[in-house]
Amino acid sequence: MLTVYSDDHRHHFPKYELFNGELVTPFESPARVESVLKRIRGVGLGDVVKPENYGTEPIARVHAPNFVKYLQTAWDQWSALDRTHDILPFVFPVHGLGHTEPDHIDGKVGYFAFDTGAPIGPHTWQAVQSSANCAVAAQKHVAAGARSAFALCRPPGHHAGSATHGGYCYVNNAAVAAQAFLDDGAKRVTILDIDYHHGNGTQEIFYRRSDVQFVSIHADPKREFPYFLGNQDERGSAAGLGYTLNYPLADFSEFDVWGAALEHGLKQIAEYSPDCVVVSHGVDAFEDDPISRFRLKSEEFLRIGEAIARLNVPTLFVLEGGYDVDAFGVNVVNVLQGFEAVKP
Ligand code: Q9C
Ligand code: ZN
Repeated sequence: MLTVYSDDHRHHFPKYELFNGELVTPFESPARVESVLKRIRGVGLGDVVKPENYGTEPIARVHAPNFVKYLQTAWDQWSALDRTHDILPFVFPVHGLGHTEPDHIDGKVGYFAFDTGAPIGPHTWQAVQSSANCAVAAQKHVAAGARSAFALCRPPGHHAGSATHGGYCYVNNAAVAAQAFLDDGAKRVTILDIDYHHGNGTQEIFYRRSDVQFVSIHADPKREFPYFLGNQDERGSAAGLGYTLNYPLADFSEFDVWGAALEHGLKQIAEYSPDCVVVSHGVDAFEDDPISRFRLKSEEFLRIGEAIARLNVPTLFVLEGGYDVDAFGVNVVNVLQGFEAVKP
């Protein structure tokens, strides 16, 4: 399987995140990617290539123009005020307390961020653009006829909505790729989100549409980040009614329960009959993940890849979360190897 990867992520390394009321080094770190590259090389998964730069055009297909502009220019506005720390919001327009974009950078920061978990540094935009480039380049490879490809994206994307960033995410790489498939001629695309957290951004982007089916298995948002979306009764609206499918699971769920949700979801996907599948590929459901409460074992990620392969649909894997750096590479690549072990 081909991997698309850019070194540019290395320049994005925020200093702090809020964790249990404390400022700590973010769990989402450059070292995660090194763990995956090492495993890809170790098992000989396939070539690792650099993406070309597709610019903002494919990004602007799923994100609002003012949001894209904000991500591109926020650091310039911030640093023009002689500030050197990462950009973090201190006020949010929640519960109807406003809905217009302010002029001052301090207002814009909270207007576009839904949490404090996605700070912006001097090179964050470069990393974000390159991460999206990886998704698009891998998408082009599948659109051109490959059975699968892996976009080794960092930062991740599935929490980013049409005009919001948060949860380590800035641009929704999986959504960009799904839209690119449609723009290249696909009629129906499924996004299967296996990350431990609900893909609230992806759900928001496609909620009213029937050309992208969104299927997500995740920790119950009543008890886990991102808290406000991902319940079972959210099924889409307008033309999109029935095309969002959420499987919120209880704390400490193991593979018996998780795998049953996957089997159910895969049946719904087969019924939808997509032209291609984009997997929001996070492995934070792993038993030793430091910020998660599911109990999947490393070898069970092989089973996940096998089950996805049995759909027999061209598949693009887009990297999302997973924070046990030591096991991360093995878990991520296990899904890919499981997929490749099932012959069409
Ligand atoms: N106790 C992804 O997996 N963590 N994002 C808050 C506070 C936010 C995860 C932790 C987790 C975001 C892509
Ligand atoms: Zn996650």
